[in-house]
Amino acid sequence: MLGMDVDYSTKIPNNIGLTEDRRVLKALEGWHPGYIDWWMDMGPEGFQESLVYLRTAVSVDPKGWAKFDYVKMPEYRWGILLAPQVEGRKVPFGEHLGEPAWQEVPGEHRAMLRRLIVIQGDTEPASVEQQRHLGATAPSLYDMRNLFQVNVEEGRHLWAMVYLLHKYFGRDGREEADELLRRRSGSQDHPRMLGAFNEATPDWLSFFMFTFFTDRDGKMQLESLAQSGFDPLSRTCRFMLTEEAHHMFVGETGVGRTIQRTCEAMKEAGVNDPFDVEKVRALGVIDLPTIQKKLNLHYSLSLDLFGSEVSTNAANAFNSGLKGRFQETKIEDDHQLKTATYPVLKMVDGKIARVDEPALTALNMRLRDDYTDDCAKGVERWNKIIEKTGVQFRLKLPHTAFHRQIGEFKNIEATPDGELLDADAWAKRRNEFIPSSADGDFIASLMKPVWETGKFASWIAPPKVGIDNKPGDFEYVKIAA
Ligand code: BYC
Ligand code: FE
Ligand code: FE
Repeated sequence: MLGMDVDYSTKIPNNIGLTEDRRVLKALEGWHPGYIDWWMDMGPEGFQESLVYLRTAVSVDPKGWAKFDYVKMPEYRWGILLAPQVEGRKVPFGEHLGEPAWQEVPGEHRAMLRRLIVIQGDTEPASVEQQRHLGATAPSLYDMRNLFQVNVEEGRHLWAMVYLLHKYFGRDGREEADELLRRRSGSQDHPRMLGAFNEATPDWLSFFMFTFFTDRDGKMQLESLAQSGFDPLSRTCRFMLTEEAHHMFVGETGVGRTIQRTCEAMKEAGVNDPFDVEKVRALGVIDLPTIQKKLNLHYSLSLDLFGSEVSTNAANAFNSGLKGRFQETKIEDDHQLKTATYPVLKMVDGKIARVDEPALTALNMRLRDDYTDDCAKGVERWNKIIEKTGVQFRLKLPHTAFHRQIGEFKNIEATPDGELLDADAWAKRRNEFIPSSADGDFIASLMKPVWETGKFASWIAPPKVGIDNKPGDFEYVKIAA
């Protein structure tokens, strides 16, 4: 089908006929050197010369789009890839419901659309910056390769948003595209836009939790933007989602393998009590209570990414046809939410209560609920791993009021079970709920690089299958001396 295959003859690979669009091609070629500078400064530290066994998209056809080969990351062919245009697509929700999907920016909604694209774009390089130190402590070449695959794809996601800014927004789009290369994760005076993207990713367990929980926010947001009446945004998000699936695979299996190794080591050593942290740690694995604390931290940081439960921004983005609900077209209702309500958790008279709000302003809450369901399924898969080993322990998602910086619960403190605490009690018990600096030090002590083919660090089990069906001893990264 037309537009399925990617043209690699151009400097910027694409499936959108960029060669015929001289203006945009020139604009992107102008942006390219700044991107490479950013990648060299802020991309994976110490491995830019190494050969990495990476997947590159050769077609946007879901069946045959991947090609694997050794690549130096700065030479990765980042490109502009859109899912094929759907003939006769209509705006699927909001005030413009049923109108033909827009191929150009609707003038009245321009500012809001630009804001959504910029926020989406900002998270992509932020995550690369957060993860740039991790190569040095990779638990195996397999994991190192997965990290770098995620990193180059997040780089491509930045390209995807920058393309939209250059093609559809003129001068202010170009300025925003430049700003995306200037902000820095964690910077005091020029931080990334959203909270979780300014946090550190200090170790590999955090990386796996991040790709499970935070990339999954990415999935939910991309799903909502894939519904957009602005067709180019919809198409680019649809392709990004196919890449996102791998990021969440890395997170889920990474945590799963960590759990597996912990439980196996406990069984081998005859340690039955998962709460006997000292004994478990002495085995060179991460105890399950600490894994639960990491989970608590990353889940709560990711919940903040959905914005306030009740939000006029969200209502406006929906009304204007720019950002829909998760699986909007599969929902059976008016797709305008004129009279519907939705239950929202709020603080009422000092207690947590469920209150019906207009569904239109509760869209962030709804998307967050869909996210929570998705997360809960993954946590159950982790619990199955624990169960199979016979260790008596269950992981669970903390209450949504726990450890929040955004929305209804930002001014209160609660335990992971949703029991309210005053500030003093929180300060005393905080280390029970999220990793303490001692927990961090312990995890850091395990983060010893393992770069021999087919070998894995003490704290993590090998994967069930290799990438691209490669054997266990495959050299996924040829590290340059
Ligand atoms: N941190 O009405 P409100 C991904 C601001 S992840 C800081 O509550 P709204 C990825 C907000 O900007 C997906 N500030 O929220 C994952 C607003 O400020 P202004 C990224 C925050 O707008 C891993 C004010 O608070 N994509 O792709 O309804 C690796 C009130 O806003 C935060 C998107 O997020 C926060 N957490 O919803 C790589 C999609 N939350 O404007 C990549 C686009 C809120 O009053 N973004 N604020 O100054 C959106 O749809 C919405 O902007 C949000 C916020 C869902 C983020
Ligand atoms: Fe991304
Ligand atoms: Fe991602």
